[in-house]
Amino acid sequence: MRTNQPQTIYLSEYKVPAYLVDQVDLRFELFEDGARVHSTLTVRRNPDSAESAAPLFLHGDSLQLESVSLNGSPLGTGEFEDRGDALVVPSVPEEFELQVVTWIEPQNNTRLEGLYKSSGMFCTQCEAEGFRCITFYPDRPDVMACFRTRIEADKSAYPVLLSNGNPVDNGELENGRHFVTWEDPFPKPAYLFALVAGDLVEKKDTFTTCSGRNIDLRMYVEPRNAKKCDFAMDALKRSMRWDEDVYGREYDLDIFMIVAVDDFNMGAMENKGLNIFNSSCVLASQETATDAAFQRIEAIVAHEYFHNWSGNRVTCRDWFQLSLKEGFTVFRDSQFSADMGSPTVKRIEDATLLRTAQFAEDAGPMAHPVRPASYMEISNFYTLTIYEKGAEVVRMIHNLLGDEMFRKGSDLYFQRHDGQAVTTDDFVRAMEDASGRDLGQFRLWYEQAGTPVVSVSDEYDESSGIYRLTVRQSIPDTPGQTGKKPQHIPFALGLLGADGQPLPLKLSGESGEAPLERVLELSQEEHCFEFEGLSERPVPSLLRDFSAPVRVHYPWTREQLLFLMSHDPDGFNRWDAGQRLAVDVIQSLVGAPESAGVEPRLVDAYRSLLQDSELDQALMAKMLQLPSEAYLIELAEQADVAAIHQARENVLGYLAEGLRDELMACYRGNAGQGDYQLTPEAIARRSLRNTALGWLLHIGDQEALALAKEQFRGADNMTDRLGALRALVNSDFAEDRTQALEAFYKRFSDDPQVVELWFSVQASSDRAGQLPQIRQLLDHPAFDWKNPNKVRSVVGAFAAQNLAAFHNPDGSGYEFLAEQVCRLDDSNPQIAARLVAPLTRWRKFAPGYSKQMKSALERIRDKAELSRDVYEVVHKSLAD
Ligand code: 7MF
Ligand code: ZN
Repeated sequence: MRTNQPQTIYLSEYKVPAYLVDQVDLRFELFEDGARVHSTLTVRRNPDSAESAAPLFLHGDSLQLESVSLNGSPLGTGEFEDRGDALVVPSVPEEFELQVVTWIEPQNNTRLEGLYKSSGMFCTQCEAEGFRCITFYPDRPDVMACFRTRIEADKSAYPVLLSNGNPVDNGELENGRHFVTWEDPFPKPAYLFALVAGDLVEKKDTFTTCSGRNIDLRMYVEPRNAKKCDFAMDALKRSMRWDEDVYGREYDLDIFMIVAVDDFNMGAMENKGLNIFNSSCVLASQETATDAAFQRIEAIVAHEYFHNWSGNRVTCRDWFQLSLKEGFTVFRDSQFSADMGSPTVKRIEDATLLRTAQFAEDAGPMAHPVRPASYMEISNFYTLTIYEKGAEVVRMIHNLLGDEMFRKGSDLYFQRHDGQAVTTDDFVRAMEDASGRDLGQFRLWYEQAGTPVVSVSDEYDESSGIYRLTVRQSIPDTPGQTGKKPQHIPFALGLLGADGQPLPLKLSGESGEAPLERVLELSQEEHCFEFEGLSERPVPSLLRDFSAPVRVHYPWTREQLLFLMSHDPDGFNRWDAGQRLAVDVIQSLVGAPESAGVEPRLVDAYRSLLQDSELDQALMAKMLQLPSEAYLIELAEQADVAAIHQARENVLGYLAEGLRDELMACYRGNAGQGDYQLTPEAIARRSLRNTALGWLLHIGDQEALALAKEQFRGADNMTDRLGALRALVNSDFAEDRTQALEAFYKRFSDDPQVVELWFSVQASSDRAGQLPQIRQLLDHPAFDWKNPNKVRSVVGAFAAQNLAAFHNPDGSGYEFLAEQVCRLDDSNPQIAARLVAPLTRWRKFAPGYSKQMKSALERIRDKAELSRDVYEVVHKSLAD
């Protein structure tokens, strides 16, 4: 914990390391009261560094130094300086061996960075700067070394000892102890180091690579989780095959291991050969995991596996380049998920996340470019901008180059930079060199923060048959960045005739056959496109498949939206038209008198949807979801949360009343068909059915209540059981809600992942999750402040998903959050800083909310001993 103002780190001040490490030899002695870490570094001066007399600088954090020696001779006082956050040796030769012994206390490590204990086992998390909590080291990603790791521990308590690479030695020691030695032949930055020691069961499988090598696949989990590994193991094999087929990337070690731990700050981590997962992101069974959880697990397993190339073999030069590995890897995992399921549905999910949460980040006080120029605490920059917008930027390169050239570019990138630590610019250059395309202006996507706004206006001239589209782009100011340059935006569109048929897009002066869809490349502030040969005024279908992460403004009429909703051949835009229509209807009711009527054509549109037997069920399920409150708030100027909540509830109620019979038919028509299956069709059926049930319970339908209780009792899978529970919890049937919650807890109280679901269903419900009930959840015996998943499932869910309760006009929700942030900051600053996010957008809200959000932030600011993590978020949020 720090009290001084933390320093800002700038990209412009990047310097190559003065010293390189070729080899790291580690020996861990693990005990119950601490761990001794012996480290031997083989170091040499970096020939590329200009500083020929630089001192040796090693990062450290919360370490007790026991000894330092250089080439075998212990260093005395005066020959080194232990600065607490660093070990400095002022004078060192050109090449040398440095031995450092440190003592650490994993059992007391509540930050969950570095080496710590989780339900009795030792595990590590080193990204971004956790390795310095284990031993003194040049903890920066451009220092890459080969690691050899010997782990010693009590054999009965810790029979399994794991680290990166291949096992090369093991044996017995005195006092019932044993050791295993691991060697990782690939040079890597310290953030990819991992160690696990525990009493774990091993799940075995194998994979034969494209070149015929046999890889041992292993999962290590606590014995109670032995039955929850199959899905992740299969997902791993699918990922390995896919990366060979689509990117030509083969796995490189002889063994690949996955470990599940309960206490983990993030989703998972791509440590070389030893991926570590948050239990909730890898363990699953039909009875305990929802369809959404299965899909998330498949995506995360793939994501971590794909990092083996995009992140590990080619890594980041510095943390400003984080999106180099994360944006590319998210793009790769989203391509994979699209290939495994429905591409349109995956695109809708990605665009929803981006438009709801990343656009909000980009419009808030923490806005930053995909390649930031500065930071205080790097953990705060694992953001939706780095991940999701970064992935969109890679996707645009993919779409501009085409599949084949993109693959050529990625091959060149991996070949050119294998074993190196590089920059986003190196990535773009490989794409340019392979394809011959100039991405000069495109690079602005990495440098400029803020979501571009693309405003479209049109006119049609009947006499000449010309349709003129005027397209303007502008990029809003963000903290520290004003007066931005226009960006290179691929803008996909089509034009529809009144009969719903696509019209040819023939630009003035063009000859030859005109395409039915095209991608306009915007590069200037304003463009005017003239399409000729049109015998009627077309309806434009804009930004098809969400071809760029921008906001599109166009004065759609409700007729046009209804038309696109049923006729657009682009599935994404059909969905989008429905969303825009629903947004328009809800917005027109915000703050309106109760007597104001809901647009009746919306009911008709949803009725046709429900009756459309041609429509892909998965797309239908998505189209039936109303825009979320969070999205409606993001779209508002000065959000009045209570009014938005009320308007949305009214529309939902109106739709459910008007469609009561159709919803009932939808529920009955999508009953389960035999055994539980995880096919896209079966998932869509469950989703439709549970949506229908939720809507019917929302209006207090008695018949639906009986169906919900029946489904809750009889379900053979968690998707249906939780679907029924959620519908009951969000209904006004208070007694049934309480009974179901009790029965659910009783049944699953010994399964932490399900208990987390149980917490979050309550915390995110405006019926079951008002503040007094949230406080009760915090006092529940299953709640645990030391477990990030529990904190997220109560406090995080309340602030992010229960918006009406969190934004209680009396300010109690904000005060509550401030209180929990302060409490957590002492034990786990990373989680505390993430919890602050909902308060940071205070400027977005109507004055009554805004003022109280700001004072909650000020209360956090005034806490004594604020961590650097929370300091940065709070101070940036309050700045002018
Ligand atoms: C899929 O990126 C997409 C994003 C860092 C930790 C995992 O592999 C990671 C790690 C954070 C936020 C999101 C993700 C990860 C982290 C993630 C996981 C799966 N390198 Br923080
Ligand atoms: Zn990642």
